Amino acid sequence: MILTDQASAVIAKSQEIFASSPAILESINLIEQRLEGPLRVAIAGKVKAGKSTLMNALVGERLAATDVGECTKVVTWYLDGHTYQVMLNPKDGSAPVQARFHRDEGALDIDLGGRPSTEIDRIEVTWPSKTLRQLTLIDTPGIDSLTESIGTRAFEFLDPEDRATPADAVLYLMRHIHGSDLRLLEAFHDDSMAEPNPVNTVAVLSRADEIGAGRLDSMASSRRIAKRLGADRRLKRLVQVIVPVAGLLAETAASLTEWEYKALRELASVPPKSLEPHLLSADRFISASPEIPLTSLEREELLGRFGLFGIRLSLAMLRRNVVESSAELAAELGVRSGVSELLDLLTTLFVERTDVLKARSALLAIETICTDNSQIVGSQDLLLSIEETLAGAHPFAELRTIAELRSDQIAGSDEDVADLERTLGSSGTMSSTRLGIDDSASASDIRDAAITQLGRWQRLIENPFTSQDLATAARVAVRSLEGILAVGQ
Ligand SMILES: Nc1nc2c(ncn2[C@@H]2O[C@H](COP(=O)(O)OP(=O)(O)OP(=O)(O)O)[C@@H](O)[C@H]2O)c(=O)[nH]1
Ligand SMILES: [Mg+2]
Repeated sequence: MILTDQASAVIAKSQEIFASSPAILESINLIEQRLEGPLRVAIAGKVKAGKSTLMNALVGERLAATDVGECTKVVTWYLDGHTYQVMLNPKDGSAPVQARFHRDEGALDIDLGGRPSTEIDRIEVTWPSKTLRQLTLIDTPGIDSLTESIGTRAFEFLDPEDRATPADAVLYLMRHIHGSDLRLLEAFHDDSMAEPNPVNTVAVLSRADEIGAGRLDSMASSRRIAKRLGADRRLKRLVQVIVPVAGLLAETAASLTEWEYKALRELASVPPKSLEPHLLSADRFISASPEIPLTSLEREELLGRFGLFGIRLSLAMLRRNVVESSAELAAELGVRSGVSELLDLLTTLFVERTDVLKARSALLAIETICTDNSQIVGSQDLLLSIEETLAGAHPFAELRTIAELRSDQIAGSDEDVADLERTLGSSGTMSSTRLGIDDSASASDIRDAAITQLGRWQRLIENPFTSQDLATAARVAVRSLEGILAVGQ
């Protein structure tokens, strides 16, 4: 039986068991609906890490308010839908109310109707969007410290004490590696499968353009830093991968205006030598300088939209005629922001695994309900069968084994560990990706590679010097390879 069917069967059974408790049934129905909908990805990180900007970049529209405003303090869900709508879900459990909104330079200005943000559990924005069709994005308030109240709200959302987390996967933004980031990430984990494990957590080295002080090689430097961070043992146990992204560039690229393009062209017409001193810092760029085009205010506006790096990069491309229209400039900035790579990664790691991640969340949510209501007849039996499914289903075994391999719990050569992780689907679940061969490989190439690799792991399992743990991990990989061969038949 495939995993989603198993999860549906568990849900159906729980509906029977809790038939006489309307409140519990309501929670179960929500879990059931969730199994149908897109994967839910929470965007988390410390205050001003660039979460809302990246959310906008992913959606391709400037929706979330950045910087200021009451709304940045509330968990906000962005869902696909036919109409544009904003709903407020009050904390006291009363019915959601529709909110009025208007767009201020694109960003949604939501009228909370005089309600303090502390009384709102979450805002739900429905917006027709291609990205949102595949992923529901959840923008969370910045986490400043574990005790700070707004941060605590984000934290409660990701690590609620009384229920399974509403997110299936987490995108964690960090500007530098920080002890407090590691503590926060660790707090999302515990020994159960309930918390994000490396497989459903991707880290983003955010505001990557600022890393090299806005120099033209900033993105290259941040790529090197991300690579180094990715090898950090502490981080490796917590996240799948870390990628650098300049969310601001991507957000601007998605909403570039003709005025912005013209303004940059004007600046590009100034000889580089005269302009260079003004590009050394934000202050210098916006200070009154009659010798360069545009007013201070206009330059300030450009700076807020592009950042120093974005301005330097755009000017360099305009001067060399790499781009000759606003559309071309937007496309180049989008590519260089790293956001398209992030989207690809989200597809490989999350979207391709949607069913497994959603089934996992659903089973864990029902598990919580059964544990909390263990006095109800039948709940204990259901708990057992959930445990069996979590322990027995192969996709879950893959997730667990990847997590163990990444947390160095399994002793093995670097090569064996890396190849096992890949075979288990850590870089994507396509057969060619698992086998580490070209995407265009033919069915018979795939078959040959699978047979060869199957032999390699079987020999490893049979070798008396192989540790128990490594042999167990290799057995899971053997099953994954057998799965590839079975599909190919
Ligand atoms: N240079 C640069 N600035 C960025 C980037 N992303 C965000 N910013 C700026 O950083 C500030 C904070 O960005 P937000 O997207 O509001 O950050 P946030 O994490 O949502 O902030 P809170 O919700 O308040 O915690 C804004 O001024 C953004 O313009 C980026 O990639 N590069
Ligand atoms: Mg925000």
